[in-house]
Amino acid sequence: MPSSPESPPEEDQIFDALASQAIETPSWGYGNSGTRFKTFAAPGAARTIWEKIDDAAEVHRLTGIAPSIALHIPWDKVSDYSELAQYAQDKGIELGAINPNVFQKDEYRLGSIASPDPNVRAQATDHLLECVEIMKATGSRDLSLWFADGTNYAGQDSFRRRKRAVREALQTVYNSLPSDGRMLLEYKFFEPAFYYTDLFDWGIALNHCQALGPQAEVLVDLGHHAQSTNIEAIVAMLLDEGKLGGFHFNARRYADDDLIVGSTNPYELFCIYTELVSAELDADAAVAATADNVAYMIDQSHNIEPKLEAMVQSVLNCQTALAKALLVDRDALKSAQEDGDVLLAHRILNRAFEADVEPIIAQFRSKFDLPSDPISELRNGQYLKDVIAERGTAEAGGGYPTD
Ligand code: PSV
Ligand code: MN
Repeated sequence: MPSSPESPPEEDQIFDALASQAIETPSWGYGNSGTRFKTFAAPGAARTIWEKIDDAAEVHRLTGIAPSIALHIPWDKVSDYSELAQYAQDKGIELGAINPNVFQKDEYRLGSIASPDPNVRAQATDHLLECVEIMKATGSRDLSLWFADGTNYAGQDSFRRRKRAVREALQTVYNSLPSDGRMLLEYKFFEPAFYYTDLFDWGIALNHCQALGPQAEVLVDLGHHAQSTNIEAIVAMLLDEGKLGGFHFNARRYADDDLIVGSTNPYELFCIYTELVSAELDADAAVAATADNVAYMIDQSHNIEPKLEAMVQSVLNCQTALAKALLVDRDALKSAQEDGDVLLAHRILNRAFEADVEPIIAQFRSKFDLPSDPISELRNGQYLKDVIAERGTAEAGGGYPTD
């Protein structure tokens, strides 16, 4: 990202910023997936974590900016994680965030780390600790936590007891993190619980992270907000508090729809990137460092669209949003803001959003020997033909995979 606060940035700064962008893709976006109504089998969809790594490597080959894959445990469980890490490395990518799963066992009916049953809480905590060990074996920096914990009815359980139970489990896991590891804490305002979720918004996530210590940071999943929530403002606040750890990118129409990031809401994505670029240029070194260390991850499972195309398109949409955010004339914007010139400030921002960044991105692709049109390269290339022939069409059941 740009290194000096001059604005607008020079072309080579834009190149550097585009080149240093890294978007992590999720293993669960490559296998068959669906809604609770139906999973449609996709020809060539990956069946194993090894095949998911192959697909993620192909997304990286096509875009140049997707160098890692997030794992979900136990969906991606293997007997030897060093071997898996080596396999990924041989394919040109790395293993990224480790995502534990404490939401698919019968025991978790009333919650995992917030369950009223101490044995269930211990079982969930043990799984999180197992995931810390996996992190160490894969060399992953981030343990990315999401909990389905919550309640469905008023009176069902005590909010404060559950909060304390969550804190206790998180503290145990935090204490076992490697010194350079991070805990990313994701919030979601509903689902699968509907009355209350234990980590319902960025406030409670921030509260836990501040209490835990510097290695705990908040993860913002774009789909986990109510209609019209100003997500870019949340991003700005978390950056300013030194507590924005990462993103799960996707787009929502109603709730956690997992649509292609930037498809329904390109302006929102641009505004989010604008906050990130602005924080990277902040004179306060702590804010700039926080922005520099943000993990950009996609959390999408594509149900009706071709999986690899959807993933490539998602990565490209992030690149477009960043390129536009880099074009904001920050000096002019600051003056307009200081002058209280409401519309001029808004127009300066929109000028960048409306700019045609395709020429800069085309130059970037040519400089780094990337395909000029990654989607048509994917459609017309050999990779898809080979995987469809090799993998066939795997049986698809319903909803998420289980272990
Ligand atoms: C939950 O909705 C979530 O956003 C969490 O990040 C999970 O790990 C992911 O989706 C996949 O279920
Ligand atoms: Mn998520």
